[in-house]
Amino acid sequence: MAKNLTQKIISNHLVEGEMIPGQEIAIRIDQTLTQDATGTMAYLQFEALNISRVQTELSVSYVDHNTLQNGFENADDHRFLQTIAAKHGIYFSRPGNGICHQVHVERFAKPGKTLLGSDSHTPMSGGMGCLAIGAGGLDVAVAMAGGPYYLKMPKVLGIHLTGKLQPWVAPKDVILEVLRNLTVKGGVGKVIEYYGEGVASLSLTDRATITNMGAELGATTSIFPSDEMTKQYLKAQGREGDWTPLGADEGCEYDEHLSIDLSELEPLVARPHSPDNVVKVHEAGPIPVSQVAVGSCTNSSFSDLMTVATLLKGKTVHPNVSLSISPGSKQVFTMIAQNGALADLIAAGGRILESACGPCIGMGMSPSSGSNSVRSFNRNFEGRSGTKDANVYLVSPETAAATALTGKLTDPRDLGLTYEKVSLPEQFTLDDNMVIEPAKNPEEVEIVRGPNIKPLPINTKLADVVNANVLLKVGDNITTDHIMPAGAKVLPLRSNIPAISEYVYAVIDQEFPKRCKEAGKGFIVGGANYGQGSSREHAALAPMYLGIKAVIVKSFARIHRQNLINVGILPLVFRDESVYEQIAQGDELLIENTVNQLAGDEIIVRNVTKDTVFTTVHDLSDRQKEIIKAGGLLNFTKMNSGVTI
Ligand code: MIC
Ligand code: SF4
Repeated sequence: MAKNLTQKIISNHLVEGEMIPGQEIAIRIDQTLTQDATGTMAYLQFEALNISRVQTELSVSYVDHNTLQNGFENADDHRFLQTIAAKHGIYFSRPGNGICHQVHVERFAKPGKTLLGSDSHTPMSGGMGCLAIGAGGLDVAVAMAGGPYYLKMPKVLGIHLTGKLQPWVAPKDVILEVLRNLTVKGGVGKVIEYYGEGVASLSLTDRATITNMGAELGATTSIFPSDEMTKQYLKAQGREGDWTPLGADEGCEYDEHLSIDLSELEPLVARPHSPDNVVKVHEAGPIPVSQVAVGSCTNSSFSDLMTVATLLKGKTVHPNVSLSISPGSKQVFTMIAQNGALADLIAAGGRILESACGPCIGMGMSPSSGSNSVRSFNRNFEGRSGTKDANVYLVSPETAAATALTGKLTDPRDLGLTYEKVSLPEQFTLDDNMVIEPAKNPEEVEIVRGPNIKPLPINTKLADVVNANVLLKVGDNITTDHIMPAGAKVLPLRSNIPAISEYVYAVIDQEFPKRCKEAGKGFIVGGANYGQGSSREHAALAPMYLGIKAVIVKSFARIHRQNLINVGILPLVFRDESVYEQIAQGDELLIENTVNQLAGDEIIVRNVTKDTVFTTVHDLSDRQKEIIKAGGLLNFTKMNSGVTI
C-alpha cells in the first residue's frame, strides 16, 4: 500500500502496536539530543536506569540554554554534563558550539532516522527528512538506555506546497501562515508532512525553519522529503554519504489536507502573546519598536544572518532600537566572520551575542517596560522575554532587519531595495573541534557534581483515595512558561527541583508554591491546550514535588501530558467541559477507589464543597495506567527491570 513519508519512517522503526491513528505505538530511536536546561535531569534519570553506555546510534548533549553563568550554577551543570557524557558514550557539544537544533541539522541529522530530543524544537531536523520528536527528559533517558519511545500513532496532515516565495517573503512566513490556519492546538496528535512542487524551491535551512516552528502547532513533528536540496546541503556539510532519497509514495493518502501557494504569501507577524496570533505586517501597522532580536533556533542559520547583514550593510540601526544578533552555531559565526558580514552587522550597530538561545529564553536582553520587541524567534508568550509587560512580535529575519532600520514594524518590501536572495554556500566551514567524543576509558572518568545538582525527587505509588483542594484554577492555552518559568533567574535551578519549585506559576500566582506546601497535596484545574510550548519536564516534576496529585483540564498539549504521566500525576479531562465553570479555586475534590477506577476509561470526581459529582476521562493506555499506578516512569521501569533506583 502506498505510504506517506511519516508512515514509512514509523513502519521502519515500529516495535509495538498498530499504525492506526490514536492507538499507542512504540518506535525505536536512532539518535537522541539533550540540551543543558533539560539535560541535567535527563542524565540523572539515565544514571538511575543503571545502563553503562547509551544504546542509540548517536546521542549528543548540547550546552546552549544556560550560558549566562551569573553564579556557579550553570558552570557546575556544564561540568556535570561533560563528565557524564564522557562516561556513558555521549558526544558533548561544548558551550559556544551553538544551539542544539541548528548544530544537529548541520552535523548529525540524517534522512530516514528517528531522533528524540529533550527540547520541543527537536522537529527542526525534520527539515532533513528525519522523524524528529520533542519529549521530556525521562523519555529521552529511556531511549538512551535502549527503550523504545511510546506515542499515539499520529494522523498525518499533508501540506501541499505550490508556487515559489516572492522576493522579501521568507520561510518564516510559511510557518506563520500555517499557524494562522491551524492555531497553536491545530497540530495536536498530528505529524505535519510537506509535499508538492513548491518543496523543491525551499533550501534545507528554509525547510528547517518551517519544521522548527511546527512545534508551535502542538504537532508531534513536521517533516520534509529528502531530495536533491538535501543532498546538496549534506554535501556542503561534508556529509554526502549520509544522504538517502526519501519521500512519500505516489498515490499515498493523508488524514488531513492543507494547500499553500507560496507565491501568494506576504510578510506576516505573530502579535503578542501567541505564535498563532498572525496577521500581515501591513495589517499590524507601523508600531514603534524598542528592540529587534535576530537569532534563536528558528532563524539563526547562515542564510538568515547573511540576509540581515546584506540589508544592514552600510546603514545604521534606528536610534530607538537595540538590535541583538545571536548566530545559531559556531559554524555560522565563523563563516560570517570569515566573509565580512559580521563586520557589517557590527558597523550597523548590532549587539553581537554568543551562539546560544540567549534572549529567546529570557537569558539577557530583556526589553524595556511596556515596549515592543520584534524577534525572529518562535515564541512570544507573555513574560518569556524577561519583561512581564513587554510585547513580543515574531517575524522573519527580513522583516526584523527592516524594522531595525526604521524603528517601527516594517514590511521589508516597503524599503524599496533590490532583493538579493542569499544562497547556501557550496562548502560550509567544517571544524567539529567543539564536539568532544565519549571517553575511550569510561571507567576512569569521574562524574563531577556541584552543589547545585540535587537528587531526583521520586513520587510515591498512586493512592487509593485522593482528597485535596483545587489549589489553582487557570484558563485556556496555559504554557509551560506559565507553569515553570524560564529566564536568567530561574533557569540556573533546573538541576535543583526543591529550589526551582518555589517559582511554579510565579507569572500567574506567586502564592501558589506556599499554598501547596501548606496543604501538602492538591489539584490544578485548567482549560484547553494545557501545557503547550516547551518539553520541560520541570513543569511536571516541580508540581509533583509540591504535592499536586491530578491536573483536570479541558484538553492537554502532548508533551506536557506525557511528562505528567511520567512523574505520576493523573492527567484528567472533563467529559463535559461546562463542569469547568462550576469548579472554583479552593473547592475540595475527592476521588475514591482510584486504582480500580483507573482500570476503566473514566474517573468519577466528587466536588465535596459544591456537593456535586462529575466525570473525567483520561485516554491512558494500559502501559500509561501502570506508570501512573507505580508513581511514575522511573518507578515503573524499576519494577519491570529489577533496577534499583
Ligand atoms: C523553549 O524554547 O521553551 C525551551 C527552553 O527550549 C524548552 C526547553 C526547556 O524548557 O528547557 C523547549 O522548547 O522544550
Ligand atoms: Fe533555545 Fe529558543 Fe530554540 Fe528553545 S526556542 S531551543 S530557547 S533558541
